[in-house]
Amino acid sequence: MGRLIAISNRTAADASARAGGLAVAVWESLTATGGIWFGWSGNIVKDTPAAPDVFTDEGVEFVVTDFTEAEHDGFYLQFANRVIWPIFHYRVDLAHFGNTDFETYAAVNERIASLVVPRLEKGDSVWVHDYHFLLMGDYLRRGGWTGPIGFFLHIPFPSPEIFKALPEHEQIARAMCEYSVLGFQSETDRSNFVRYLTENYDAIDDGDGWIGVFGRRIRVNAYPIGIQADAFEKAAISARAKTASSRIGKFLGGRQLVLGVDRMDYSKGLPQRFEAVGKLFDHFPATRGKVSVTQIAPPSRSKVEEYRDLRIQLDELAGRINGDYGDLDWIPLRYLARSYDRRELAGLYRIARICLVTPLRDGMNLVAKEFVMAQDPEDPGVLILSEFAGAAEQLSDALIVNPHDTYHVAETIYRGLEMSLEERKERWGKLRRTVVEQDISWWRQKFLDDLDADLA
Ligand code: GDG
Repeated sequence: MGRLIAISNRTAADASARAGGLAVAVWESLTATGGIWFGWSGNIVKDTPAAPDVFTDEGVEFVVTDFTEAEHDGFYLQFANRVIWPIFHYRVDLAHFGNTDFETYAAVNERIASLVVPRLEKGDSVWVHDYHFLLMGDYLRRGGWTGPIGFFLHIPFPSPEIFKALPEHEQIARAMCEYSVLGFQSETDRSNFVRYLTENYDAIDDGDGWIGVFGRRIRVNAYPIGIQADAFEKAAISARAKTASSRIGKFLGGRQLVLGVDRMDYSKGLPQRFEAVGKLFDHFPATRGKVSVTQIAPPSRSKVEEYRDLRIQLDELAGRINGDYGDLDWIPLRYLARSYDRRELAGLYRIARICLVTPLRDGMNLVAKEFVMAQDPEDPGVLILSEFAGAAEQLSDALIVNPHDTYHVAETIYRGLEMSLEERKERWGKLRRTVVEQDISWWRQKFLDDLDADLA
């Protein structure tokens, strides 16, 4: 394979950003094959951005550009995060349709494409990431690039009925069909996209991953993203992890830990999760005083208003539950609106009896996979997983729940608390096998193999 050219809103130009899923996968690919990573510098300037910042780190070239205030607002805060994000997570009610935001979104896609095209060489493969750059393929083609372009969507793709709420749905779908390979997290997302194309544009699904539409043939597949399984397993027994386990151990005082870890976002189903915890204490009195629920919820920077509303809801729910059930020496439910080092998180996962991963919609959900890798093989915890997370397609040995059915979630928490060591080990063993086999390198290779096939 020739050089890889990656495009994503955030890059891993800052080495500390190379710890998470996407950044690791892209970074590993770029260091292996050589290549360039295009994206946003993270800086905002008043008007016209200067020429992009170009530098090389460990053989990887970075080309990053500042955004103007208008671009940051219209492209990033508005269209990407207040139109596409809610709609793709099935929350049409939360979408804010501005008059000019789509134009700004398109203009930023076009501007970044114009930085990419002159730097492309024959034999390169381009890999575009996520919902910020749905139109990128189209602009690269208009700029004259005829080589392979892959696109991977990290968030869900909604059912056609929901997607059509987006006024620009046709323009976006046509642009997406300019990619050579279109990757989704799950079969559900893939089939939503294909159904949209067949119902509206007479697309032909060849059934082998190829779609014929708009006079072109494109490869459309599910490529469920994985984690760096071995590294996470090690992180869970690091000194930093052990310190975190023992710190929370003091707080628990022998009680069982039920843990949640999510960016504070409405897609993660936190109010419903808190309601389920309330029902646990309401209906399963044996758990009172015996279980502590801790939710780690670092704030999202991109959705300020929604975040404020969510906080109010969570404060109210936690206040009621703790008021009703708390005691001098017991806080039933607490949430910590801050972030922790990933080794500390690994330590928390390891001592949790239950991890609650109950998003209302999620492309994949990496927390579920990290929890699995962090477990003690001799005493593994139980994963409770939403059927609406992409991860549920792979992790069917978790306890699968509908996050809206809060009584059932409460019952399932109780079931997890009561589960025999034998059943916990059996379920965990199967989950672990999947997470190890379908890790981040497997995902990258599966995608890049398909992209390479387009070169042949
Ligand atoms: C998008 C899609 C898809 C969380 N709190 C802390 C922290 N985290 C880390 C977790 C995990 C990551 O953030 C969250 O990943 P998720 O997959 O759960 O969710 P999104 O951020 O919404 O990611 C999602 C993903 O892209 C990849 O394609 O799975 O569906 O929405 O790794 O551990 N990390 C640290 N401190 C925290 O407090 N260090």
